[in-house]
Amino acid sequence: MKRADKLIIHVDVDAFFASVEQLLIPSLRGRCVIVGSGCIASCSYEARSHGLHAGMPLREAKRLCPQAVILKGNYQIYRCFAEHIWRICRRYTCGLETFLDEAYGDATGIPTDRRGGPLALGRRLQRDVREEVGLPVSVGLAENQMLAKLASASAKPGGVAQIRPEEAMSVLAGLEIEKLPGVGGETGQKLRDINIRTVGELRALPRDILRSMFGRRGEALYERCRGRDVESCPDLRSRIPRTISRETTFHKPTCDRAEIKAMLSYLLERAMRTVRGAGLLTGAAEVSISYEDWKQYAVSRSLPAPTAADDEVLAVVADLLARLHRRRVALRHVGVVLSKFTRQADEGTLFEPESHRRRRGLHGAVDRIRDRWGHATIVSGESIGLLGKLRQNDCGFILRTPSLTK
Ligand code: TTP
Ligand code: MG
Repeated sequence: MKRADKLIIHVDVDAFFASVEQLLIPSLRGRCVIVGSGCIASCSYEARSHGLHAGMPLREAKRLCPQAVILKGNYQIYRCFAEHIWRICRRYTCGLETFLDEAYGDATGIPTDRRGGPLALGRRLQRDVREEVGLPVSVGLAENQMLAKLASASAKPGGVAQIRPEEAMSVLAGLEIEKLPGVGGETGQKLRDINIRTVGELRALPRDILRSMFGRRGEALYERCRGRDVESCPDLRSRIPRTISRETTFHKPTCDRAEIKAMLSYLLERAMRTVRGAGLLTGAAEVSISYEDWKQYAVSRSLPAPTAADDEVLAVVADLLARLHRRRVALRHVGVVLSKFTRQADEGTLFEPESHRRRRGLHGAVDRIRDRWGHATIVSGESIGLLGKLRQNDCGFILRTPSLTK
């Protein structure tokens, strides 16, 4: 029997933050909507037709498009919508990897519509998201993640596109060099300086030359311009984040030590979920507070040993908080920053104590339940102190200014 061709699906929400606002506030539909403060984080496609784009200062945006509605946004709400979309994507794919508003899933071997093939599968997923969540997504299908993302980008907004294996080289050849993942402003400029403007032209450069120009990144470019994903360059895939953090401002400044500790514990839980999701162990924690009179303090400490267990980090975080919070002045803001990450081995070590193995199993089970049913299904430990104090939705407690950590 012929082995099924690898089929990766990339899903990206169109104008994510702005689309959620248009969904929640019907009077904004069809209008120029900007979400951001200082500069544009996301803007509707109506606003883009006036030349607006992410990163543009709001002052300039207002000049170009005075009729635009500008909103500060609420990340917590956006995240709930994203989670709902990922639940639908999991029906069609396995091993879903999600990032803020985009996700990659593997649909290899999943029966596709006989007439439409993978495209029909993409359209069905897109239709489900539209009908059940109400948001527009673009879908790309291809044999690897890089090509699937290029496909969805070519289909934006609201489209579904496939790059078949036999088309990959010719589709890539005509792309502007900056469209290739890994070619940022500086790399793109260096290549343009030597008259390389398209991905096809990049193929003329031998591997050695690319390596001497850009080091190991150059080798990845050599692979990518031939349609091969960076999976063949594991050093880039396994990049470890420097920090993972969660922070919030209290709805009302508070002196209540139990409430402060509960909040910090909740933020830590959320950060540790991300740490485990990335297959990491954390090696250090920092706590930051800011008082009602705006004085700010932070203190950090290395952990006795790298860990993925909430309670081990919480013990250190609670101690740091006790050292830090000395004044009898209410706090307006707290945060936790995790750092010094190392990779977690997939299996426990041979000499791992039984208690560690059991705890790993427990965390895995809790994470799986929360993935499926939402973070709020299980409220644990110190965070119980927040029950009755904060409003809750499926994704957890509704914080005033949740951090925008991806
Ligand atoms: P993108 O997917 O890059 O942008 P988008 O979803 O708004 O538009 P499209 O995909 O149709 O091109 O980013 C996803 C979200 O990430 C975006 O809605 C807002 C947020 N974001 C920022 O907060 N700051 C930024 O600089 C960018 C680019 C995005
Ligand atoms: Mg998007």
